[in-house]
Amino acid sequence: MKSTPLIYLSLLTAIPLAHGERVSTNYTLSPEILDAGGGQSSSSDYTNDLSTGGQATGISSSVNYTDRGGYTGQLFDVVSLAITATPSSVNEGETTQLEGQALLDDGTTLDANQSDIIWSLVGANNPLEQVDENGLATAGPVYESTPATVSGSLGDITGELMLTILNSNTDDFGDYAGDGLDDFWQVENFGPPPNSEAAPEENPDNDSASNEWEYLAGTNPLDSSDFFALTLLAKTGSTAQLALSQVIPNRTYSLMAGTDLENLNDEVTQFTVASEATDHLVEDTSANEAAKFYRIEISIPSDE
Ligand SMILES: [Ca+2]
Ligand SMILES: [Ca+2]
Ligand SMILES: [Ca+2]
Ligand SMILES: [Ca+2]
Repeated sequence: MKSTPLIYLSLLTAIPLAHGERVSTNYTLSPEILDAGGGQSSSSDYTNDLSTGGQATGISSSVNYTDRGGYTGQLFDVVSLAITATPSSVNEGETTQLEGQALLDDGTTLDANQSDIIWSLVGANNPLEQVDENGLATAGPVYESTPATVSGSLGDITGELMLTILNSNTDDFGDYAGDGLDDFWQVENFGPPPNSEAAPEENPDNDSASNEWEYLAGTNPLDSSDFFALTLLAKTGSTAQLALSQVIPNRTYSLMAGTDLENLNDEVTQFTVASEATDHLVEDTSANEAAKFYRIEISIPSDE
């Protein structure tokens, strides 16, 4: 212990000689101060604060790293918790893995002990069903692609993440599931389930069309003046001209005909349309019979 003051005094006497600039092709160190108060050296990428008075107590840093001298270990505080999900978008009914990473006050990150994170769902009607203690989140059914927010807490620090639940099944939402009607169409017209008036066979607007038929035809199930109609406009020679009151994309229209009202199974024409239209015209060029009946079939292509 007695040798320490002697070394200290020796350094003080060397101060005038220690000032100056060191230069190489790639590095400049200027000024170099070796007094007890410390000094700073730097290059374009690096800064070093130091002292010769015992332990180094300055802060050294580069773009990606900070080192605090003067401590037997690196000390830090957690300032935020960054949450990630893999995958970040998840199909309804499937799972995604959540993880938390602590951001420290010196700008570095630290992989948190995942078992220390407390997970919870944010907001009412969250489309996520649950997050288990291992951060595995399970998506519930949705009627359209829907954002969901989760939070993770590590001590007093909480982080949040918004992810997307993808609507991969159009007929799986609550009491509207499995009835053949698109759940989005049912929610749009009848609100969230349950609502008995949204059932396919119901006709709440008391027009001539059930909900199922209004869905297929693209008409309003809550407006009695809006329903699908097939009208014979004219017959000239053997050509009959008919009008469909409304046509929409993503439907297949089949015009069927026959002379027996109970047996209208001769296909006159089949078509699809690229955009919605009213009063869409079709022709039957084989209308030779004295009397002929028509009906229209509307179906959804199997890949819809
Ligand atoms: Ca769905
Ligand atoms: Ca449905
Ligand atoms: Ca109706
Ligand atoms: Ca209607």
